[in-house]
Amino acid sequence: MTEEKKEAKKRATIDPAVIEILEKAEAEGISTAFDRAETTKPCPIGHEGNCCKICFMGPCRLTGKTTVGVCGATIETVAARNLAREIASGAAAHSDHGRDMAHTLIAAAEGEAPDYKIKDEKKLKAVARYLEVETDGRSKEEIALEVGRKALAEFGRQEGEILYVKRAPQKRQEIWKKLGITPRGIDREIVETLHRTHMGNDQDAEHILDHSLRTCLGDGWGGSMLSTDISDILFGTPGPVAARSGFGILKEDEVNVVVHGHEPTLSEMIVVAASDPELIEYAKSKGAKGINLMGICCTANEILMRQGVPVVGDFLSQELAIATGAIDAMIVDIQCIMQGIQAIAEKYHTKIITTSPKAHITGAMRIEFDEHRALEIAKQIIRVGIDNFPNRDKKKVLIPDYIDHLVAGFSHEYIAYMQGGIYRESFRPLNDAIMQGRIRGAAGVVGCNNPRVTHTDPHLYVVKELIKNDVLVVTTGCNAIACAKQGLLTPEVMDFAGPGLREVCQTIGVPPVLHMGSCVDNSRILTVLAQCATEGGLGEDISDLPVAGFAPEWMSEKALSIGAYFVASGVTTWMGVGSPVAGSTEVTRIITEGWKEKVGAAYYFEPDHEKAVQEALAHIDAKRKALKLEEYNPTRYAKSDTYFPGDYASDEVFAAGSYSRSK
Ligand code: MSK
Repeated sequence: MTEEKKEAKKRATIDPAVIEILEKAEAEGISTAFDRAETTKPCPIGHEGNCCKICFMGPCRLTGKTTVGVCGATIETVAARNLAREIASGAAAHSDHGRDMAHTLIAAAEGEAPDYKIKDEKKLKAVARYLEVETDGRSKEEIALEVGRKALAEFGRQEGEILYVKRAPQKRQEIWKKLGITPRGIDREIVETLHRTHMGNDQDAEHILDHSLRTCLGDGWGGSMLSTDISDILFGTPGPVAARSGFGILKEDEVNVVVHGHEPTLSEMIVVAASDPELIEYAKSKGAKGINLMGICCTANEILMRQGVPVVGDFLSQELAIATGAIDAMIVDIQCIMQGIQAIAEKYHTKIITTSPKAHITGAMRIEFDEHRALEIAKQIIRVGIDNFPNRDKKKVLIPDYIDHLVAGFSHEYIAYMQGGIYRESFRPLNDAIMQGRIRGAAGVVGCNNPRVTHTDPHLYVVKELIKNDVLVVTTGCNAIACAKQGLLTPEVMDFAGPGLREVCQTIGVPPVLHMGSCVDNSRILTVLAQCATEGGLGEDISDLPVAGFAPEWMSEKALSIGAYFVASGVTTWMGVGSPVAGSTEVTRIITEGWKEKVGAAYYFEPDHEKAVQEALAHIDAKRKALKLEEYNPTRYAKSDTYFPGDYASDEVFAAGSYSRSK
């Protein structure tokens, strides 16, 4: 590889393991998303939201002298419709995931899915209360059955309000009611977005986007929240687990099986199957020393949070994992699965196995998942991986030797528990620390990777800057994986947090970056925010809190829905990469100033992540001021030379991101 190409690879990512695989892929003539992002430039018109293709008089590209489409639609209408549809698609994806969880709960309660049990009865009863299900004198199966049915009814509800909106602070509920954006039913709002944005319907940009607020709230406080809750009921509410991440967890002498996608139903069974003694013996009969299970994307986050299963990588690592030549089977379910994995798998021996009736990939093996025979199917899938192990070509294998350690598993239940124990759990200590200025504020940093920016760089920059400035970070999705792979989910990183944040985290015994789960688990962040707002001392509503949202490397429509429901819930949010509505100054105004007036928070798209952090810190300080809290003073709790017990790592090590790495 030429020096120029090597430099280009270095610009593509800051992850040294990813650079190694990109160089290997290049040498073997394999194209990845990183390469395709170079050769396939984004359409400049669609990129900014100015291309309308909702009818066949077009597509109308509103550029240059063309300012209206054939039907007369303006740039504002077109950009608003495009964004509304993207948000609705993201909301649909999360919510359909939630619907499937409800089906599994019902099947488990009826005894038709014998491999699933009600693992967390306490959570079941908590959810039952929200869904107005009677619990006294009933078996857990009876409660679960009604909870499952009530949850399903929330998707198809036509009138009134979804039941979970009452989990939001009273003031927030009133804002939604006044604006007429309280979701009536999860599916209903998504369908109405599609109807409103069909040719010839809603043509007022602001009115279209008002409905987007309603639609995304049905995701955050509906489909996603139900998904998280039901997963906890079936598989257990997470608590801290130690685990590992990075390509180095692949093993040369074991059957390497990767789960990828989003749903925990199958992957939880794969975890059981991978430790089945009979299958381990079978693997040995094929010359392997064992079965090595790991994950990618949010399926990884699901089984990491509950089982401590290691993570190979994030969204942009899916093709690269196959290019190591060491993956015997990659099992995929739904969402964020690149079609490109099949083409790369064909260059090696890897079997791609699709399992969802909703997501086929041409050329891939299909083993359809059926929750009624879950473990049997999981074992069948593991057997495919084992049978494929002898086909691995050792000459083609390269496993970058990077492993990072991490702690994950911070459900909102655990965060409340860690601040007071079983009898005194609350958010009081966190609120007090914010009020005193020990903690300046908090931020949710979430979302995907996008090869249009240097992989992992914006994620890490944002998280590191925030904790350095005494802002507590909660993370989910691929940001959490980026943090994991760079050691930001370890207690050691405390050495680099601002002094006030550091002291609070050291006293409680948690890292300053808390991994809260998968994409649907952003709903856990909403619950934390609601609890902080109702705890007292920080106003009465989420929009009063000194908090911010970030998705520094977003790419999916789901991320747009998440960002929008953060905003609709009162959290000003900065999305990185670029704006999908950059072509319309009016739509940009509506979602920033306009939404700030309506829901108390703005939706910013800011590709400059350094600027975004500065803006967010100023925003946090402004919120502190509005609450009449003491001005944040970075030296109040420690000077730069203050000795903290256990302080041993250097700033260079922090910058290199290598404090938890074994190589
Ligand atoms: S997996 S939606 S790339 S976070 Fe949830 Fe990662 Fe974004 Fe998919």
